[in-house]
Amino acid sequence: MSDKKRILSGIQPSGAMTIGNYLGALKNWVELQKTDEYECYYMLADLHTITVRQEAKDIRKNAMDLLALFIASGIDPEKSPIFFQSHVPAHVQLSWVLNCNTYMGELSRMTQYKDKSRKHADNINAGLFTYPVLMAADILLYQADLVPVGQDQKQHLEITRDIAQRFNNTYSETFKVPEAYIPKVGARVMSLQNPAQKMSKSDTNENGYILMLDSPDAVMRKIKRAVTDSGSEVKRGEGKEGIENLMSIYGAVTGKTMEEIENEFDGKGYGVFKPAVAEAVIEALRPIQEKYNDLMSNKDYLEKIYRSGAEIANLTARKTISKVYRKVGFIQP
Ligand code: AQP
Repeated sequence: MSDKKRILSGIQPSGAMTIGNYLGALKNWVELQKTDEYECYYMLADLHTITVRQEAKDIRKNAMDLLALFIASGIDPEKSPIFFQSHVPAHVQLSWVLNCNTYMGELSRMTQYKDKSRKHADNINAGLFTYPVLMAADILLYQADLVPVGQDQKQHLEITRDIAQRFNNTYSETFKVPEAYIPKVGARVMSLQNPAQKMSKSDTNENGYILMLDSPDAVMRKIKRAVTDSGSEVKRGEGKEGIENLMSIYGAVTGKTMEEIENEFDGKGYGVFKPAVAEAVIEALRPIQEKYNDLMSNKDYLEKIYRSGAEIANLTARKTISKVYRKVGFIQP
């Protein structure tokens, strides 16, 4: 076994991937993998997507796209397994055991549950409620030391730690208690239509997000339409959240700091700034989209990647689930 710290990262194929997922998560994971300091597992979290009603064909398409986008964005499948969560049955097996060690009270305090049940009032299903337990299973199954999480997922990591500690206290040391990994640089990308909300792939307004596979025209159009303020200065400040969001997107794709961006566009106005942001995003997406197109024309290769990823993931996951089953008292098959 490697003595490197282990990291589990994942994205749900709950919609087409946005530049929010890329700039806030995937881009950092690529850098993390390059350092060779960690043993990384990359999970395509398909089981999580069905807490919200989805068309089966959309899940299939989004899942394959996501796999190809992981590789096209720079994740090296030769170095780390990339796998579909549903190909590793231990996620569901562990999730049941953990459900029996999690309290209704703790789950009802989760803000994402409250938010999502408000958004999907016609489908407040039990899976939506126990989603954090499946997420705890995802992490604990791999005995992950670190989990890269954004602000929005911190509460779920906290409950994962609580569940792990409770299980360890009840049944003896079984799980590693994971820590949050906060990347040194990580953009939080906001909706182009409402800078108070994060950019989300499930947003019903398609002008709010930029997809990784959006055409150059679509990127230009969406950025030109982005909500800003009635001023004209490319600067940060009170009431300028829309411009600040575009500045941070521009900074994330060009590597420029906020100060450098303010200087670059000093006295130039939004009519110059917005197309420049769009051009920079288009250029950043171009090589990824080209690689994606190549990969999608080679389905055999993609299949090989997710199969061998699942093989490695299953090996690790099976070890944990058999330990857990033994500890709770199930007779070994
Ligand atoms: N707008 C964002 N800015 C920065 N990071 C973001 N992430 C998501 N949106 C932004 C990060 O992407 C990773 C994977 O997210 P996920 O697919 O597991 O779920 P999510 O955070 O709920 O992403 P979405 O796009 O908002 O999906 P839906 O609309 O289905 O809920 C995480 O690391 C997240 O922080």
